[in-house]
Order: sequence, then C-alpha cells, then structure tokens
Amino acid sequence: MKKFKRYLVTSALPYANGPVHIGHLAGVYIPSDIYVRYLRLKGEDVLWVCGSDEHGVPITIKARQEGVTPQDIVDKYHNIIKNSFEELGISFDIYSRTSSEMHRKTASDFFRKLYDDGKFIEQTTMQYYDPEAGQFLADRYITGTCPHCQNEKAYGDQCEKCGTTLNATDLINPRSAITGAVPELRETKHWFLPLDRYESFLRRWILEEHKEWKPNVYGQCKSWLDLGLQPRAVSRDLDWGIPVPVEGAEGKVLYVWFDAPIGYISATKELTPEWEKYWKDSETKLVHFIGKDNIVFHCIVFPSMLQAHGEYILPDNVPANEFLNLENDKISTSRNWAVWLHEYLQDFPGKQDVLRYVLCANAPETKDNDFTWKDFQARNNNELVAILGNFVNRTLVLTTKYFEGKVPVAETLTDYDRDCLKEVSAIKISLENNIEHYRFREALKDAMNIARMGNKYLADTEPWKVFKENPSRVAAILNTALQITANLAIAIEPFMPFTADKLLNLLQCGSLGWNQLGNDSILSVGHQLGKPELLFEKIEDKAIEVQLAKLEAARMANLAKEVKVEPCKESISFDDFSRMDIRVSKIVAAEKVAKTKKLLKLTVDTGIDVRTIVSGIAEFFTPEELIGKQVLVLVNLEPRELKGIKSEGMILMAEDATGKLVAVVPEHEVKQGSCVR
Ligand code: B3M
Ligand code: ZN
Repeated sequence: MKKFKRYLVTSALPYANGPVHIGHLAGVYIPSDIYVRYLRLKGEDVLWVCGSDEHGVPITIKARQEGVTPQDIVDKYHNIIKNSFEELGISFDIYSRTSSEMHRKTASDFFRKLYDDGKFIEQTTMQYYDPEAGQFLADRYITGTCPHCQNEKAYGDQCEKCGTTLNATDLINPRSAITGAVPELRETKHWFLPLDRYESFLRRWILEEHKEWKPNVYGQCKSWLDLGLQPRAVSRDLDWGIPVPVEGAEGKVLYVWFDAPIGYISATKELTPEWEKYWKDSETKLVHFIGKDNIVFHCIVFPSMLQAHGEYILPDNVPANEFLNLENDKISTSRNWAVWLHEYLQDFPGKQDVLRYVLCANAPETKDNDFTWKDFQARNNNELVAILGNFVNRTLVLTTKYFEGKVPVAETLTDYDRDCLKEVSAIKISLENNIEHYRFREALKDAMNIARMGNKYLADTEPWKVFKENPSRVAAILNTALQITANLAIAIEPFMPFTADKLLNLLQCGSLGWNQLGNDSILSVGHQLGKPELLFEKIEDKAIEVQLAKLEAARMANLAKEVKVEPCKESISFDDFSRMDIRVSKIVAAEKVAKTKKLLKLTVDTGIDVRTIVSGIAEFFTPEELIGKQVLVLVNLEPRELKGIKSEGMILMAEDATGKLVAVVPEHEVKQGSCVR
C-alpha cells in the first residue's frame, strides 16, 4: 500500500430536503466517522469535510408542497441535520452547505474553466415543458410510467422501483409533477460533459489501477463502463441553483450533481487556506464515503470533471455501502418508514453510542442489511451491557473493594496474564488492518474482543475467590485487568467516543493516543481511579414497543393513503332508505361452519327474535371474541341458504386499510331491537 502524507475524507452531502435517518448513518456517516477518528488518534494529518446539498429538484418540489421558498426548506433541514450529526458525535472538521457564497464561486469557476477549455459540448435538445406552469420540467418534475417495470410513479431521471436511470422522454404517459398537465416538448440548449471522452482513462484508472476497490463499487463501475458512456447534461432549466456562468444562459443553473461534489472542494476552502495541499498534491489520500446510489457520480462523473479540470487529485478509494432496511422494508422518506436521527436522540437521550454501535455492527458493507428494534435491544443488552459494560464494571468494582480504587502492584505475572496482555497487540494489528480496508464491522468485533477476553480472564482467574489466601495474586490479576481496560478505552474510541470518554474518566486518565494500544502498563501502580459507574444500562421492552408502535402508525397511514375510496352510489329516496330495517342486536352464540374457511354461524338476539345469521367473517374474528358483542343487523334482508344453513339477515361491517372487516357498533350498549335510522 502506498504511504500517503495526509488524508482528505469526504462524506456524501445529504440533501437538505429532510432529516437524516439510520440508513444514511449506517451507510456513510458512522463508517467515515470511525475512519477519521482512527486516523486522528494515530496522529495523521486528516481533514474531513461534509455539508448540506441544497440544490436540485427535490428541494424545490418540497418547497412548493409546503408553500414556502426553497431557501426556507434548506435552512430548516440544514440546521436539523447539522445539529443532530453533532449530537451523535459525528466529528466533521466542517459541515458546510452548497448555498454558501464560497460554494457558488467555486462551482461557478470550475464550470467556467471547463467551458473556457472547451471541455463541454453545447446541444439543443427537446425537453418537456409544462405549458400551465410556464417552465421546463427537469428530473423529478416529471413523472410517468417506467418503460421497464411499469411503475406508474417513475421520475424523469430514475425509476425508484427497478432502479433504472431514465431520461424524461423514456417515460410512458408523462405528467408534470407541478400541475399534472401533459407536458409538451420544446427546444432548449444545454451543456454536456462528454463522458465518452473519458472512457479509456476511467477504464485504466478504475479497472486496472483500482482492483482493490470493494466488489460492489468495482462491479458497478465495470458495468457502466461496459455499457459505454454517453455525454451527460450538466445544466438544467430551473430557477433554483447556481446560475450557469456564461452568456446566453438565463434561466439555467448547474445540474445539482455537477455542483454538489464540488461542494467538497468549497468546504475545504472554507476550512483552511491550505486547501490546495489537500486537493492538488498526489501525496494526499482522498477517500469518498457514500451510499451505493451515488457510485456512478463519484467514480465516473466527478473523476471525469476533475480530470477535465486538470489540477486535482483523484480519489484513492470510494468505499460505498449498500442499503440498510428497516424491519424488513425499504427505508423511505416519503412513506415515513425510517428511524430519524433527531427523533432517536430525543427518545434515547445519552444513548448515542448504542446507535453507533448497532449501526456499525450491522452495517450494510457487502450487502443490504436489516435494522430491527429487537436486534437493537438485544445488542445493547447482550453485548454492550453484558460484555463491555460488565467487564469494565467488575474490574473497577473489585479494585475499589480490595485496593481502595488504586492500581495495585503486579509483582509477578503468570504466563496467562502475559498472554492476555499480548493478545491486545495482536488484536490491534487486526483492528488496524480492518479499518484501513474499510471493514468496520470486523474492526468493531476486534475492539469488542478485548472486552470478551477481559471477561474470560476474570472468569478464569476468579480474583474474588483468591483474595483471602493470596491478595498479591489478586493485585496482579487486577493490574492486568485494568491495563486491558485502559487499552479498551483506546480501541473503542473510533466507534463509541462517548463511552471511551466516560471510561477514561472512570480511569481518571487523560486522553490516550493510538500508539498506546498494546501497551501493557498504561496505568501506573498507585494511580487513583474514579468511582465505578455503569457504562450502559439495559433497554427494556417498553422502550422498544414505543418504537414499534411508531412504525406501525406509519404503516397504517401509508395503507390508508393507498386505499381507494369508492365513488358515491346513485341517490335514493328517503322511502328507499326507510325500507331497510336495521336493528341493534347481540351475538349470543358463534361457531365455525364446518369445512369452510370464511363462514361463521352466529346466533343473534335482534330484540324481535333470536335467529341464525351466516356471516363471511371467520378470517377476522374468532367465535369467542364475538359472543356478547352488540352489532347492527339488517333484519329484513331476504333469507338465503349458505352451506345448508338458513341465514336471516346481515351484520353491518366496514373494511379497514388492510382489508380487514371491523364491526360497526353502537357507541355504548343500547337495548336490543333499537332501530337504526
Ligand atoms: N445529495 C445524494 C444523496 O444524498 C446527494 C449526495 C451528494 S454528494 C456530492 O444520496
Ligand atoms: Zn422501473
């Protein structure tokens, strides 16, 4: 591996059209935070930049929906995102935004240089135009049916159902997302980056020189390159974005995917006057952390832009992750199927590291993965509490009990003691190797293995049994366990910085550098430790149920949105209505009709008589839960025979969002036989 002088790390700029959820965190921000914290602990020269992506059509659409300006939208979400990242301990060196003046200038100049150097082609093409709204319809402003999978809600740039990248003109039955109007084609001029000219460079650079990239990233690049690259428009007809900085480009802005990655450069400029060292010197290692839907932009489009510009370095790696699902379903902002970071922080105060831990342990590094609240609870209770917390607590409590919280002297160490301390050094090598190859789940396991080993060490040496006869042996054991604990504080810092801090505080230690990891005498004899305190607490079922109920509410709301309301029937006279005799009745007996799935035989007291009704509700009710229930019955419906049973009347039911039948019942008990009118 090439040795670099410094690092520049970037993380995908989140769109400022909604808050951040656990999918973003697991895919991009937690892994990059771990990586950067690790580099900092090692004393490397590293900058980490990020910021809000504030341009693009989704933001203007959201603004329209809410009746506010795009600036209002980005201001609102930029703040929510920025604050919640901070609270989770995501330690960017700068979190900027693409609506900043610095960015406008940087992106503008970048475009202008490519323009002046003749790197674009100008083309007049036919684009959809909404005659009612009086504007061209870019990307998500146009919806229609996907020609590949028939999804009726595909966008002008992409079908989210089958994942295909589309051109607006590919859509069947195109509609304007603004007015619903049928759009018409009109001529408009745009600037295109001819990606085909960079194909051979990209092939060499990625396919030959970066075979070490993750298989999911390498594979996606290869299939794009094998399909052949086309020129891509880098401007749009839109009134939100960075104006195209050339003559005759009124009403046109830079395409959001042209300006957004330049945001990495603008943010670095904002951060330090030495920004060029990080962007223009081949001794800088540039790493882009992104999600899989951004691969093409970071591996094909942006590198072509950088190459066209000529002054910039290219990324050394683009460790993209796959997607995280939530309770077996795709995370979706529009369906509110997500765990939102700012809500998590409210619901679980002080538990930042639990989320960081679970999302790293379960990160979608090689394939899509699933987050479930049960797993969240189990990992907290069985791993953080039972392994990490337990080891630290036992060590500190025993030291307090036997040695007044002072690091005891280890006069003689056994081979086993020494092996355990040595094992930390072995773990360190594995941990570093895993982080440097972007395998954060494995790296986290390594760190936790130190705690696992510590627990085993205490269980094997049983200091609580030995103390009476051999206190000096216990001193050696606890000295060893304390040295392991101090090492643990270093190893977990990149993953769980809050816990690492707490632990250092319990040990009454200042911060420890990465080079101390593997040191078997970090804590000197006689050093006074703090008062033992638990690092983690159990998460009870109740807290998990609250979260599951939230999701269930979202699921029901989505179903309700999908249910089509039947059109109104023809009107009837009052007489027609009065001919129906509906009575409040009580179900007094119920049983399944043999050999049927759907039918229940009900005995019903209508107040007039007691009769039999056969009802097709067996899938929704057990006989037991019906007995004693008051319902409404149409009593003068012509009797009919079902499975050989005479049925006299019908019970009134409504269908809920899931298609389940629910009984229509009086608000409180009324006399059987009361008329409904
Ligand atoms: N805002 C897309 C996304 O959040 C986009 C990333 C830009 S990175 C330069 O998925
Ligand atoms: Zn599709």
